[in-house]
Amino acid sequence: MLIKKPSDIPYSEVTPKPLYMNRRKFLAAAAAAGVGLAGAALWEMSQPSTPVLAATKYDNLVKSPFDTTEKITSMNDVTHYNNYYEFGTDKSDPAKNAQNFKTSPWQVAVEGEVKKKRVFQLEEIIKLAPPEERIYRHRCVEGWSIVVPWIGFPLSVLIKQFELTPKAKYVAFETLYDPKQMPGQHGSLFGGAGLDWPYVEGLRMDEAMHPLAILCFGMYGESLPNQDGAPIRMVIPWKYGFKSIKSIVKIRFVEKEPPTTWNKQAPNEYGFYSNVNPTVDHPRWSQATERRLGEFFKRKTLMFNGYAGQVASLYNGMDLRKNY
Ligand SMILES: Nc1nc2c(c(=O)[nH]1)N[C@H]1C(S)=C(S)[C@@H](COP(=O)(O)O)O[C@H]1N2
Ligand SMILES: [Mo]
Repeated sequence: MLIKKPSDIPYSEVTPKPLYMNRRKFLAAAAAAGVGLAGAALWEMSQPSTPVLAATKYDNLVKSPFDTTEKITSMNDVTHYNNYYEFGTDKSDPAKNAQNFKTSPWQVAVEGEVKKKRVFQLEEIIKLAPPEERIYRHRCVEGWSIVVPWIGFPLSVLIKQFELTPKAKYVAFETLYDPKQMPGQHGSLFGGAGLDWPYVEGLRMDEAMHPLAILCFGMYGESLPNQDGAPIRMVIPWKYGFKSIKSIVKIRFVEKEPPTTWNKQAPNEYGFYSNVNPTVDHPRWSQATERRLGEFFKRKTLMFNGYAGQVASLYNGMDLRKNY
């Protein structure tokens, strides 16, 4: 009997439809299981034709001096309890509805008050600096919190690539607008939030340059899952979660305070600054305590989410009741 090793078989002989990922491994497994090549071909045909992109692993991550030593929240909780209204308003929606979101190729346009605008491919941004691991607390305005080992580097690394004009006082961010892929962007009819799309956010220039504010493209040692904002998002740990805009396609330097999605939606509830502040309540609920996902007892919320030592000076002389 003639036994062909999988590697000797021409691709065309057994591939009615190309299988994009892990073909070798699959053939080896089929051979080991004694399925035979006809069976193997049938099995291949029965597989979904959409190639699922495997997560990129990151190792040799640079350690950061900003890490919290608090217990890291399980990746399962962080990837199944999300706010990402483009993919639905239930916390469980993004994990289901963002599965086939296409994050490659991906471009980020940097424009506005700069001498020279530029469009980056995602890969060009990631190569600007060695990736760091940043274990941060994250506090959602709704009262839950998580501790996540994010991967990224300071937003300042990107900003420093540009020669800004003297009018560059704020940075405005924009999420992808693509209702075909993001069902929540159809408006309130189909269970969407009825927000004004695309999702937009902003920072004052000194906030944007602060070393705690990162451009993030991974978590838990790998590239970002879609529901957490793949392929690139902001993480701003001293502000409520909604400032940390996901799936960014545009970064614009501007002169005036830019509009932000939740401020437009409910200006008396969500201000531009949105610094975590246990002493200033949301009009409809207290902000004094939070519940860490995976824990039973509530804990006290800390001023600036525990990052006061690093960021309080940014707001010297400002009335934080007015500038909420
Ligand atoms: N584009 C976009 N970005 C977004 C949101 C959103 O709905 N759309 N939700 C925000 C809110 S309210 C929070 S708490 C965080 C949640 O991030 P996580 O799902 O990775 O925990 O994303 C923020 N970024
Ligand atoms: Mo949030």
